Amino acid sequence: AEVKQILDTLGIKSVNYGATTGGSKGWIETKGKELVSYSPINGKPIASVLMAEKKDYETVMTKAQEAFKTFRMMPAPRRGEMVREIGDALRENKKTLGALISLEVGKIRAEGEGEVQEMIDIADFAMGLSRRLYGPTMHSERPEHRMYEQWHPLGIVGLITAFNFPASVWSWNTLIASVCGDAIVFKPSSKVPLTSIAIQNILAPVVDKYGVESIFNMVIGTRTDVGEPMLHDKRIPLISATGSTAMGKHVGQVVGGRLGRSLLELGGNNAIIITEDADMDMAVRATLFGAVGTAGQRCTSTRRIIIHSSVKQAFVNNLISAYKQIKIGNPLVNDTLMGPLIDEEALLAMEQALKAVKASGGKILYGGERTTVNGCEGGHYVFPAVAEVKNDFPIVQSETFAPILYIIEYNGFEQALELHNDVPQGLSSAIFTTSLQYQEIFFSHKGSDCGIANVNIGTSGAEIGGAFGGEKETGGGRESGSDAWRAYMRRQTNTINWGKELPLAQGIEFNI
Ligand code: UN1
Repeated sequence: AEVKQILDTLGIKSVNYGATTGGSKGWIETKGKELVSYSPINGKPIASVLMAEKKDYETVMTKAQEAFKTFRMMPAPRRGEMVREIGDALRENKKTLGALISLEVGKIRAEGEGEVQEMIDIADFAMGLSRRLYGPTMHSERPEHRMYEQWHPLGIVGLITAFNFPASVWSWNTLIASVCGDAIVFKPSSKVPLTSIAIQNILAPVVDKYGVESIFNMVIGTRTDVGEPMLHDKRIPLISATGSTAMGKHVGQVVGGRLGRSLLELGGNNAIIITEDADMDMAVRATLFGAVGTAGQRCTSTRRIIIHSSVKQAFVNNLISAYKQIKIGNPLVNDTLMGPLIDEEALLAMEQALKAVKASGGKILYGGERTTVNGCEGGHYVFPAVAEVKNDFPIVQSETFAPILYIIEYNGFEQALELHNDVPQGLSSAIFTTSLQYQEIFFSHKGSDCGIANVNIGTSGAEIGGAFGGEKETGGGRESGSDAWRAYMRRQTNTINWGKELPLAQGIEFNI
């Protein structure tokens, strides 16, 4: 009964169209293959989508290109006001949209709502930003000259997102890009199309009110019909993509091949260093949220614990007794802490990874078995796993999008840092310590090589105010807060001569 109410409230029908240019009249009557969204909670279909075909993508792109020409002329603070109203619409729908995310992604209710809260936070941030799209002024080396820098809207932003944060990652990109004056063409993950449809429905009244048709576009379709055409499309100056490193390499190469820009948020292999003097209770709690939250399916999930040998055993014992108390089940039930994995494929990948751990000589200390939940027999439930490994095992070097936590021991702090950075990815990192020196070394030039580094906080659960993203194979992109907005604009350097002479830069004389 709750499911029906969620779907009705958010305007999800049993069969939905797969493309819209935004607003109440933007839906395109797509006729592509039917894409069914199954709930990972019980494996049952929630609703389906008639996918967009190549011609629908073309329709959206043509309209977006035209709409951008008008939208770029709307004053940025007005665009900010519009985004504030989007934030209000999200506030009104927080519980329902949060529940739909739980239903479609399988994350617990608190995390589904947390994701909507991220959207609301970014709406507030973007509104303020709309009056702060600053460029500096420079003192010219030439007399009676002035120089300054200004930031212009970029054009159409192509947005490709993953299944695990279908709402907040949409908002990081879309709400920032829209105050920057861009049009957005959004392709959600085919695993979670309904959340994206619901977001479009929530936005629709604001889109209508501001007359911004063809700015907030969405196209649900296959890789061949939509994904690849987007990457190759010269009308899209920026592709922002979230997903695996393999996907990101492809995106980077194709978009780079046409000298477009790409903003990549790829895999993480996030570690917590736990020193001999750490507060163990806090370290256990942070590890639990980092490794088991969202069933280990965040790009910021804690994958490795690098722990001083003198405290390893005590930590592992405490952690495993905590793991035994985790309530695994239907994420819509209130005391559940861990829901299902997204699909069967994810379970298989987890099992493969645990096999690889054993093959390399590692030891499974806890979990990894499938489990069933009463009333949710078709769901993809598993006990989160803890394994003792060496950092250089091939499987430990790669990201498995599942709740597997690797325990790696160290003896000296320099060794801990080496192990920490010795992976191809560089997204998030943390240290639990009470030592000022360890903390500062971890934050120093020779410390963590990640885009995010925390002390006495886990690796996941970042606030929107900071720049989010990472180095190395994580792709180098930054989204969300700080000055990440610059990626969605183009910079122009302007020099004005207000004098009667024509002096040249570098003192060059060029006279007849
Ligand atoms: C992601 O997994 O793609 O820091 C994003 C976090 C969340 C966002 C994760 N705020 O864990």
